[in-house]
Amino acid sequence: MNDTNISLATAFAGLELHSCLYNASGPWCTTREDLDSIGKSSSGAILTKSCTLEERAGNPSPRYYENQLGSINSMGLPNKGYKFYGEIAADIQSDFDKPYLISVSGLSLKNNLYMLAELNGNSNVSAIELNLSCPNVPGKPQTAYDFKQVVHVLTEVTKVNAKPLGIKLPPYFDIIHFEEMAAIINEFEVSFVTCVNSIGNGLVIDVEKEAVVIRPKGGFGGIGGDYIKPTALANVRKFRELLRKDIAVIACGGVKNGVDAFEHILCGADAVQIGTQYHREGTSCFSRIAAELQDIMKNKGYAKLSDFKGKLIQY
Ligand code: RRO
Repeated sequence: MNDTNISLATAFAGLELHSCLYNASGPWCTTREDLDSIGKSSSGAILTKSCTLEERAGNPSPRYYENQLGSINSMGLPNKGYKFYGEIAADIQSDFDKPYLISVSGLSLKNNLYMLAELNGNSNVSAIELNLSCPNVPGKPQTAYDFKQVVHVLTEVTKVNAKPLGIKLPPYFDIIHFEEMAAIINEFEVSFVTCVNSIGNGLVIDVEKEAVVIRPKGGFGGIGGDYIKPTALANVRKFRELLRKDIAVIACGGVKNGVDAFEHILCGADAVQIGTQYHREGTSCFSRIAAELQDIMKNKGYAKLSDFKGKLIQY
């Protein structure tokens, strides 16, 4: 049960969340019904599926698969188009007392600039999470692995954007890459980063069938769930260490219970998104994981996130 003496409240990018747990952009956040369900749940915020200029059907199915260890997806950005997510913002804000964030993932910089300019005129959009790390659109590289391009994108984006802006990053695997990326982000008006998107272009195999498990790209897709937790923790930890203190770090990757959320916060996360487990379990995951996290905090004598946030001990 929720323990009201133990607060999971957090604030970042000028937004106040009653709970630090909310949905990752991806599973069940595409339609109005999906977003309403998140609104009615214990989720601390409502984040949309990454959107493009025009509505997209995405890649051919099967395009999502999961086993006990995690998920592989090659959805290919199915979404209802940025206009839809802007148009429902006023209703979402009046129906639910929590921030409404739109994830934007244009197929070109020009498209991103256009969508950002439009969404900036909408006072009911609380913040924007700019996705620079989609691994699944055939022929389109993950922008955030091209540092020169990131500088160009952030230079142009921050000219048109005045809203709280976050960037969804892919996982990095080399210390020099953490350092280079953090140094770039530190030069711009960025309010938060979300670490991490799925590990791009993994491969899961069905041994019985001797076949891949998803259709697009020869079976290659983004990996989520337990498989990626250590990588996600490392990215949260390293970016927290390297980024300006006013830039929040939002964790995403391998969170299916209270222990996982606790670990991310210990690494310095200001909030924690839930992707694969939300896909499995639906919106009940937000209250279940909140209760588990509060239990852990209670046993350790913590009353609020700042009692342990970023306080990971190293030897
Ligand atoms: O839609 C997708 O295929 C997708 C996206 Br936009 C993303 O950012 N990450 C992911 O794993 N899948």
